[in-house]
Amino acid sequence: MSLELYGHPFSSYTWKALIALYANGIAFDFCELGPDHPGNGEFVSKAHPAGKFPVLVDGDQVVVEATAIVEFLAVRHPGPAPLIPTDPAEAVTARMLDRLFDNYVMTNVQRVVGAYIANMESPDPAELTAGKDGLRRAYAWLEAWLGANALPPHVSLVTCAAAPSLFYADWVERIPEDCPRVAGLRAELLALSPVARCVDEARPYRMLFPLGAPNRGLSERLGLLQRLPRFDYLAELLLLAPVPAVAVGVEAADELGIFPTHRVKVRVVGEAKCA
Ligand SMILES: N[C@@H](CCC(=O)N[C@@H](CS)C(=O)NCC(=O)O)C(=O)O
Repeated sequence: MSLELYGHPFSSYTWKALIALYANGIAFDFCELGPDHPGNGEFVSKAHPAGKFPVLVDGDQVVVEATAIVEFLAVRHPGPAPLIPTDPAEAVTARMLDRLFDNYVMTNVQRVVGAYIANMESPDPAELTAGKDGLRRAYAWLEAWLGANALPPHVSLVTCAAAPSLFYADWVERIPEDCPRVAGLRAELLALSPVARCVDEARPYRMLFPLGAPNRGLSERLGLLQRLPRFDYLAELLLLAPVPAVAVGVEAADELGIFPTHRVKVRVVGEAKCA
């Protein structure tokens, strides 16, 4: 019997499971949550103590919590992706980083997003401040950690946790200039094909992001060149270079709303600059 994954294409924690599934080429049925599929929502609300997703079903076994799903896939459906490092000490590091991305990056993203969902017109400023402060603190910690340590090889549990959390965190609180390693990691993650696939599949749902997803569409390119200094320069480089570009270019591809593996031809309208 094939696996079933209950989730939503725009959900960060669903990505966490999807990245592991895609990276190992595991066949599964995607059971999308939403008004068109009320039965899927009913199943999830019973399967998880708080009704949260993703939920994985493998025959008789139901696995909840994204980290546990990745661990389960590593044990029951191993493939080429080293989801959990075989060295026990490295596995501890992977699990530590997984907790860090969930608890201090994604949780702070959800805190800010939750404030908007609670009151779109007037989100609680204390919640916004706490969430954004927490993100900046997490970025600074990560920047220092990345300066002294190496991540486990992709695609690991860390990849699965880091990619969606940094992807959305940057929408909530831009990764600052003084955290180049964190920004570089986000770009590196977006360059991985299982991650790029999640980004692309989620693209039609961007209007669901309560803060407003960054308007990084191609038609906005000229405006972006003025407004977003760091990545605009990269974007301009991308336009001059064939796509797919290097990892930093993939970040620019995301800015432009271009799926990284697409080849595009764009009229060059400005001078390329590289910071
Ligand atoms: N700790 C859970 C968190 C899952 C989670 O927060 N999922 C979100 C979607 S990204 C969700 O279910 N939101 C709906 C809700 O909280 O009711 C995990 O790791 O799987």
